[in-house]
Amino acid sequence: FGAANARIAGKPEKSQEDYQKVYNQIAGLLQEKDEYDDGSYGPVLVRLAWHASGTYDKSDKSETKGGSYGGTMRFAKEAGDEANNGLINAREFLKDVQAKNPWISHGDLWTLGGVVAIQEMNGPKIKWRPGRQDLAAATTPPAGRLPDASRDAPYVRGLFNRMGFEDEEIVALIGAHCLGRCHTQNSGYEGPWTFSPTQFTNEFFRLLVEEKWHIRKWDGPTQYEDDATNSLMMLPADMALIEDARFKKYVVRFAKDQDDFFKVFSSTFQRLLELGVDFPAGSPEYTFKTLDEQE
Ligand code: ZEM
Repeated sequence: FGAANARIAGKPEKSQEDYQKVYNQIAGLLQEKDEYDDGSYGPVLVRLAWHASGTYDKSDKSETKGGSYGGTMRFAKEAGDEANNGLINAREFLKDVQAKNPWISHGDLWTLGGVVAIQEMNGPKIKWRPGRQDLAAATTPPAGRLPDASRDAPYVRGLFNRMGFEDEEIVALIGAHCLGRCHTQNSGYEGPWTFSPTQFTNEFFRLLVEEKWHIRKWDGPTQYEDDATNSLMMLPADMALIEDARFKKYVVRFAKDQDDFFKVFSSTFQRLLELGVDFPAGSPEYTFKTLDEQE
């Protein structure tokens, strides 16, 4: 494989300050557009950043290897993958930001959107690097690389191993299910994982170990419901994290210690957003201030 498949991040012509301005625009819109879902576009922005990145296959040396670099979800083949149902809302949300900053690539915008959303929902700081460049439709990765929620632990492990992640990192990443909800019109599943779906916390892990879960009786796909309130949900792939002893060890650890979870999540989420992107030596890495910190 040669230079044709290299995805070398461009040398940024913009400064950290320029990106902080984009951060602030996204964060401002998150506050303004508070009528969506549970009152925030934050969760769906996080999901967009993850799905734009999670197509990466480390063993694929061709131009369709996936990852966030090329912004290929703007093409029908990837946008139309049923795993991406509903992400049009996140892409549309970010269009205003792109109109104001036409120099930013889709890969940079979508990954930055995830970073903004997590930080503004009181999550950990996530270091972020610019330089992704839009690629042509021919580089779109095949559909079907994103996880199937109905599956078990060996499947989940294998799918994330394909991206280069190990057990501790896999568990930490899925902890993002502290955010948002399932929508029947998108995935067939329904409901939120936690009582605070617009706050980034370790509540997903606490609920997994502390609550009792039963299979919900309904016409939809198999999902779990908490005995205590029948108002929260877990996917079969979430339950896999406590059914598998090697995964469960990390669930218990993160349930006990939110700082520990935040630390592992932060570095792993950064790596997720950078899968398949080659950053030149010395390329700058930015940590952004939240809106609160700038007051
Ligand atoms: Zn999710 N996820 N995810 N996820 N996800 C959904 C929603 C959200 C899986 C999955 O099937 C689903 C990761 C891993 C995995 C988020 C972040 C991250 C939904 C509901 C499903 C079905 C979609 C809908 O109906 O709108 C599976 C099987 C996963 C791994 C095994 C990782 C990793 C994530 C980020 C780091 C987020 C934030 C949401 C909520 C979206 C929203 O619109 O509220």
